[in-house]
This record gives sequence, structure tokens and C-alpha cells, in this order.
Amino acid sequence: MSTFSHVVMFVVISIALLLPMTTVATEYVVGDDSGWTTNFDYQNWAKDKQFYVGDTLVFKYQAGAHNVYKVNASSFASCTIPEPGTGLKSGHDVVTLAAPGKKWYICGVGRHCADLNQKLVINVQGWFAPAPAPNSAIKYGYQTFMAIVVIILAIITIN
Ligand SMILES: [Cu+2]
Repeated sequence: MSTFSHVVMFVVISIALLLPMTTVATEYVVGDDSGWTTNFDYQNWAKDKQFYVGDTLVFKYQAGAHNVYKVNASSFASCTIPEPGTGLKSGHDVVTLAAPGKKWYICGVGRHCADLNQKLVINVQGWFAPAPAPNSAIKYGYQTFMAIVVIILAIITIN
């Protein structure tokens, strides 16, 4: 291979390795202008959105009026908070979606969740793999995809 081909290969491999870290994450303000509140249809809000690992959710509300608890499926269904006082309560709570799969959030104030629908469930997708999937599978899928790209580019640059 020529020196030029080596440079091309180096650049392509570098991009392949760095891309997952540099991909622009999306910040979602939960409920948009309504924020995190009662009597809002969060399932309708979430239904046309694609959430990916690395994106962030911002829960905006007047501090003291609401809070945010990350819960599991059964606690979500029954509106049961885990440990009182352990939830987020700043009024501007930023949650990074660190792993693929379903995520459930409820408000722990009064009966906001049970009676006033203050609850959100989303499905977080990994890169190049359907969610839910373990992180290793996503990385494997991504690396396989990039390896194919590198091989194709190598063939093109050699000829
Ligand atoms: Cu609330």
C-alpha cells in the first residue's frame, strides 16, 4: 500500500473508534414547555421520539412542587416510590440515559402519579442494535459494521 492509503486507513480507523464518543447527544425537556407537571400526557409526548444512549432528559418544575423518582416497571404501574427523599428534587433535574432499555420515571409527591398521570416511560436505544440489548452486543455490532467499512475502503484505496 502507498503512504496515502495508510493515511486514509489511519483516518478511517480513528473516526470509527472516536465516533461513539463524539456523536451529538440530544437533550429532551420532558413535557417541552409544560415541563414536569400533573395532567400531562407524557406517553403522547414520548411516542414519536427516539431516545438513544447518551441523550439527556431534563425535568423542569418548581422545586418543592414535584420530584422525580426512577423506578422499575411494577413501581411505575403502582406509583410506588422506592425510598422517600432519594428522588431528584432540584426543579431542573438532568438525567443522562446511560444504558439501553426501558426507563420509568414518576413523581413522588402526593398522588400526582396515581391520580394525575405524572409518569413517564421511555425506551432507550443503543447504537446499531435494537434495544434492549447488553452494551457488549452494541459495541460488537458497531465494530463489525466499521470493520466492513474499513475493509471496503481499503479495497478501494489499494486499487
Ligand atoms: Cu408531582
